[in-house]
Amino acid sequence: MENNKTALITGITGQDGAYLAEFLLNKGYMVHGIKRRSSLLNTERVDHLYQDPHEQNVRFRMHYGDLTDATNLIRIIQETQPDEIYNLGAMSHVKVSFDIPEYAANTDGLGTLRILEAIRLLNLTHKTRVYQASTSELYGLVQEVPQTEGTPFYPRSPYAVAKLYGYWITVNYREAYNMYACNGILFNHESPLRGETFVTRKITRAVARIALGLQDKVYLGNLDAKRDWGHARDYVEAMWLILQQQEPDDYVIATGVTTTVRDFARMAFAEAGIEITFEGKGVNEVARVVKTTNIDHFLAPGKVVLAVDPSYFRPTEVDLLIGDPSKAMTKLHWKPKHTVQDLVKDMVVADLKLFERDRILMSNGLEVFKYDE
Ligand code: NDP
Ligand code: GDR
Repeated sequence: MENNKTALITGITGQDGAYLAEFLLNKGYMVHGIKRRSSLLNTERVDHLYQDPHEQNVRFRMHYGDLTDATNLIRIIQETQPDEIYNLGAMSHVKVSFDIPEYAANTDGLGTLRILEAIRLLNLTHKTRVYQASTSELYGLVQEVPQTEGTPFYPRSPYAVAKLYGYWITVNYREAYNMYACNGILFNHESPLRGETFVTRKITRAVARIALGLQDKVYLGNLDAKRDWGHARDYVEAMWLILQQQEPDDYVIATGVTTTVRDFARMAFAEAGIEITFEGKGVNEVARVVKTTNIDHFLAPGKVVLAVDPSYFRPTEVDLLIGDPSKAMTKLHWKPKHTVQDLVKDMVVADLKLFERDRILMSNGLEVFKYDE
């Protein structure tokens, strides 16, 4: 299928960028992506989409760029003349944003402005539609549940404060310049491509490695935090739908179901055949093995496989997120196809497959990198 639309994706090398690029290519788009220069290759998530630029009719191209570099963004937008821009690029780790707050503000806040302003300077306000990757972190300190498009914001991290600027500057450009610019207020969404230091992937990787005998236990922070976890594959479809409407608008994208970090871990261990039980409180809480089924590696009942490390606690935490996606369901006819249980299964199965490779290497006397997060 081919159509004559061109999309530009910032953050194409990230989790959502990879799924969105694949989704748009399947719809026949010409897809351009912005990647950062790095001393190591950073395109692993999109390598399967690569097309040799020497061939005819190439539908996928990457450009070096950075959201902190306005002139570069202007040039790329001028060259590509996109019908749709998906601004997914961001310093997206909430805990890390406490360590690099100025960088987070520059990339996540001002980066959004740079995209919008480039469109205005290039006289593309009537052509180019913009999707801004806004976030449930805007809600922060709980004001009401479930959270809707009308729930007041109370950001609780430098990341969320930067994203608050991104949210409002998008609304402002829509109102001031009549642009088709929209916010998707997406709740947490995960997948086998999720970054390794977000809690779900950290858990599923550790579970796979523990089940395969490659790791003893995993250390986590706040086990009581509750998140509305969906599947990234479902959420990139919502991004696209948001840009296909008659009128620009902002939408909550969520499942409406919330789960604690503790329960996510319990489900992930169970998926790998390890039943666990939690005991103790606060920083002394641990999870022990009750029994195992269908795993080759011996794990003694009572063995501690999960413990709390307070260094993962955040200076200010977001305790409870649960989204109400009614507006998206009614207006976009969008609904999530995966439950949290489906998500856990998809992630654990993928990580078991990934680390089986390490196990084979080790059993043949080859060394593998020892992960320690
Ligand atoms: P990832 O962290 O997986 O990807 C972030 C992307 O942004 C990467 O491609 C990264 O490049 C790129 N990036 C980082 N800094 C810059 C910069 N200065 N200039 C240009 N690009 C940069 O995030 P996700 O895919 O999970 O999320 C996509 C977007 O959606 C982000 O904006 C995130 O804040 C937001 N969001 C995510 C949610 C989620 O649950 N996943 C929920 C709500 C919002 P590199 O690969 O080189 O690091
Ligand atoms: P979040 O995702 O902050 O919601 O931001 P993350 O997976 O990092 O944390 C979720 C919750 O788990 C708790 N937690 C831990 N988190 C991490 N990373 N590591 C741990 O060891 C750990 N232990 C407990 C956290 O305290 C938190 O409560 C994600 C990002 O994708 C943002 O970019 C996006 O905007 C939001 O989701 C919606």
